[in-house]
Amino acid sequence: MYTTELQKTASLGATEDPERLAAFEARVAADEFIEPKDWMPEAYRRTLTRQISQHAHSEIVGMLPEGNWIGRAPSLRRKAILLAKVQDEAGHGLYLYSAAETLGTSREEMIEALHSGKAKYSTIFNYPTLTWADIGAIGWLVDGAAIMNQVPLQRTSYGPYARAMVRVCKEESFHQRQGYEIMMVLAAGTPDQKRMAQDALNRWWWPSLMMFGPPDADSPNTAQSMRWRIKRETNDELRQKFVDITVPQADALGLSVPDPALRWDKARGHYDYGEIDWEEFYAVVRGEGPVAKERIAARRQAWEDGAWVRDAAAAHARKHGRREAA
Ligand code: BYC
Repeated sequence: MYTTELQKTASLGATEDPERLAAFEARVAADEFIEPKDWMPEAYRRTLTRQISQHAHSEIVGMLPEGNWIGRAPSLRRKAILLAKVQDEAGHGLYLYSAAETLGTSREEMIEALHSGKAKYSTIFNYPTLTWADIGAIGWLVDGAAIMNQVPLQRTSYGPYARAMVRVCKEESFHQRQGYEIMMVLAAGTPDQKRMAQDALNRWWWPSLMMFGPPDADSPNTAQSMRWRIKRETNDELRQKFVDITVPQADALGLSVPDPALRWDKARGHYDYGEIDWEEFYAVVRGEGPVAKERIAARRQAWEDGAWVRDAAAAHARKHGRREAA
């Protein structure tokens, strides 16, 4: 279905020096961090650049659906919390772009790939935020799924990515709690508020499960990324963990998960859940999500609007450099 970075570089694998490759793989197997100046196979560099830059893009595009509600937050307290959260996401994007840059791709190249549609970002941010309850659902479910995926990435084999994840995870757990607290208030509120909370859960549940990526059997990158310890758990393992943790949270809210096939499987010790609509997932990945065009247009506009800031920073750096030289 995809020509992955890995497939593109498969031929390069054959040309890597076998001794260096063996030494690299031994270091990974011993759980040593690989650092920017260390030798690494080209396919490792490319798959990491792909994953980290896509992760960075997700953080930055992820500011848009929530940013949409800053001006309409229902109280000053909610507005202050949401502002802080959206700013945190910008910070996550910056740590991640910096981590990706250590692999040799410039930030301009990465941003250009986002704007041209060449680079992906998480499917989840191609859905609209229609009501205030969506802000609760995003914090609870989207940040909840993000934490599930990112906690193991604190032990990813590439040092700069692992270190960025430590701070990101601390902030994400605050984000998840603020979302859950919004849902608690709405679910215990008026009948209309509870309906709004249920409607948000109905719309965000399945897209949240899609965040973990295709099933392992259809995931072209998982096997190699697990071997190189870029990924520490597979897409399906993480998705299952997320379902197992989140369903009791929905029960505690008095809300129902929109999946008639959902049931506790005593023998497995896990929830069974219904079939995910993978056609919808692949359509959104292809850029056909409900608000995909608006998202990229907003990012392009922000990039253009910020040109003067980049020019001013570059002019300041030149002036500073001249002074130092003098
Ligand atoms: N959306 O072989 P697979 C956040 C692509 S943001 C779009 O399994 P991999 C937050 C995948 O890229 C959270 N594309 O790939 C921010 C691949 O295509 P390419 C973002 C997806 O990389 C603001 C193809 O499908 N988190 O926290 O082994 C507010 C085949 O997939 C998606 C991260 O980015 C998707 N959902 O595994 C609130 C975490 N899924 O590139 C919250 C870091 C798959 O080969 N990333 N694709 O052409 C990862 O852990 C992994 O990259 C994934 C996919 C698990 C997402």
